[in-house]
Amino acid sequence: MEELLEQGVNTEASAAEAPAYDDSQIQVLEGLEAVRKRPGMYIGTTSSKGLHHLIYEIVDNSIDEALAGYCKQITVILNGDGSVTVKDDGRGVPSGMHPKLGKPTLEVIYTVLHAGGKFGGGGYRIAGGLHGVGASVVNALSKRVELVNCRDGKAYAIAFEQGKTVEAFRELGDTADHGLTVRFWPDPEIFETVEFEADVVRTRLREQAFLNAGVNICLRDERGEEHTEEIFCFEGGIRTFVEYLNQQKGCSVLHNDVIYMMGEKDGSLAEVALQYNDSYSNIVISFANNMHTVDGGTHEQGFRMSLAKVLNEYGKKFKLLKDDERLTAEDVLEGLIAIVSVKLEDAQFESQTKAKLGNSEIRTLVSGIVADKLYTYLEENPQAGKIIIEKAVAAARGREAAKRARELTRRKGLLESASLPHKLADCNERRMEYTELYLVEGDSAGGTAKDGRESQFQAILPLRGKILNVEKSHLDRIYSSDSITPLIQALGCGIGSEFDIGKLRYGKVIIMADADVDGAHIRTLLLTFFFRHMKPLIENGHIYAAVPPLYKISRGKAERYAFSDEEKEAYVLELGGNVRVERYKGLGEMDKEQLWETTMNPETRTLKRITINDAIKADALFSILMGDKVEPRRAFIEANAKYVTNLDV
Ligand code: 1YM
Repeated sequence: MEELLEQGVNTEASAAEAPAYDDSQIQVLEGLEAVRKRPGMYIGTTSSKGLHHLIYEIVDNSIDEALAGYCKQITVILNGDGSVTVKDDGRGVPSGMHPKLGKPTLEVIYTVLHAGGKFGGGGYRIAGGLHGVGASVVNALSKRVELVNCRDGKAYAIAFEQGKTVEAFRELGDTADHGLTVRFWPDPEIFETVEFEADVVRTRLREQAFLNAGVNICLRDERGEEHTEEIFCFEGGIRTFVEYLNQQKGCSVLHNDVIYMMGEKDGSLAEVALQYNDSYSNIVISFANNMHTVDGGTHEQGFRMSLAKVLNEYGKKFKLLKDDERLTAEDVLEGLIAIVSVKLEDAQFESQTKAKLGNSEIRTLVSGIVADKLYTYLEENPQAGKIIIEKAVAAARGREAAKRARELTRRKGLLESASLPHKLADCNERRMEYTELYLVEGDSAGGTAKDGRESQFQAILPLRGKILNVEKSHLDRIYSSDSITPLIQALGCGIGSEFDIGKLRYGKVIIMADADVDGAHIRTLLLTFFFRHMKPLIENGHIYAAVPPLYKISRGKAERYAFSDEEKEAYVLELGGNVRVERYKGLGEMDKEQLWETTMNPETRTLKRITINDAIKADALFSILMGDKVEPRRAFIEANAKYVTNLDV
């Protein structure tokens, strides 16, 4: 390793002097053994998430080649044998020898950590996924990697196993083709799972196609009986991304155009696309070098700051705002869908997750573009301007009303945790991590649950009928809702800007509703509330759904509970002869012993933890299911008829 470091010859200076690629511009930092020893350091995790990073890293290299202007087509194939092929039609990797290491450049790129020339002269070396360590990390974590490189009329091949060269670099012959093809088999010794999920890959490839307008990305799934092929190519880039998110959400847009802004300075590029819709929630997604910056950063700050400023100035100038009216950053977010994407040479990331952009010059760049281009757009499109300001003014009024309602409620003592709701049957245990709160549909099931529970650590809150649909309600109604305030009181952690997870009174919050359509509706209403107003409870794994049985199968003294039709059939066979099959219509039909045994006893019950796998999808689902547009909901229910009663976010 010391030796490699000494041999490492790439310096920023040499790259600057010779902008075209040259075989000596390779950084040599560390060996691949380190990657296999501590995979987490390089890909974050060896879970399914880390596994999928392997694909992204290879695809990122192709995207760099596309951004440099040499590649039009990227194909990703999920092969039947568990491997993945990524192929592009770029220039192919330089086919010469690395002058200092005396090895083929292609081999160096795949076997030496941190290898890689300064990418693409005028473009951006942006492979963000693994912070640029790229191809060699994929090689280190793969059981086998095969490369076919076509460049300057010739084809070459090489193969590796666990990062070591097993088939020497060789020329295959002449070809008219160009580009690199990589096939890799992830190493099951490294990963918890080596099964790729088409849905995860698809979402990522679609996103990359949105972020890199005009690049054609094809996904083929050749596993299983039926092979599928999808093509992602969006000439409109992030404009189309915003349209897509709006469609997913199923809301009405308030103005026809997606507003698009772009600007460049000192080699950095910033793009913003936005559109308002009639919902109360917002989606703002930011990217730096094609990497989703989950924690935002300077580009997002620049956008948010400037957005409120521009709308205030515009509103004042055109008398859409009264003199004393001022829109806050929060007001102008209501109903907004926006994508902020920046590409820069030397991205600096803050925060542990590396998902927060730190370059301060980008704040100025983005806020400048928004100040300039958005203002001009609104001046030229006064109809859109008027509608957007009116939406923000309505949000401001809603916020004021919510504040008044909150204060009123507080004065009545309803939000203080000292006063608990009358209907709550609390538990004795005070240590939050040992306690459970059951939210039970209906007073009668609530009564049974109270009798059947273990009162040391289980609390019961019966919910009468349907709770308020928060998707259709402003905060003021939520604060004054009879169906929601008991829930807020019982949980103790407040909502919205006052939310404090440290005050949560229960470790597990378990939604116990019937296994029918009504139950699914109540579950969805509750999840909508948690998702919109107490999201960290979901993110931190506090929210669960109880799974009540569908059938009781008995013969004489033998009894079985079945949670699905298949299970029922199996128990009928097991018990044989004249079995009795009872279908449970609701929780209320069970007596307290049955309820305890099937649904509440930690030893025997099944709980489904609610997770947010894909916040965008969950957001869309809630809007579709709970928003006021009928058509997208009908379409969704038709498409998912058998899943709707088993909603799992
Ligand atoms: C399926 C993965 O890696 N394609 C790819 C990689 C490179 C180039 C083209 C490339 C880059 C440059 C010059 C340059 C890489 N080159 C290097 C290195 N597809 C995939 N396509 N010529 C070709 O950046 O100047 C690393 S990756 F180091 F040789 F420049």
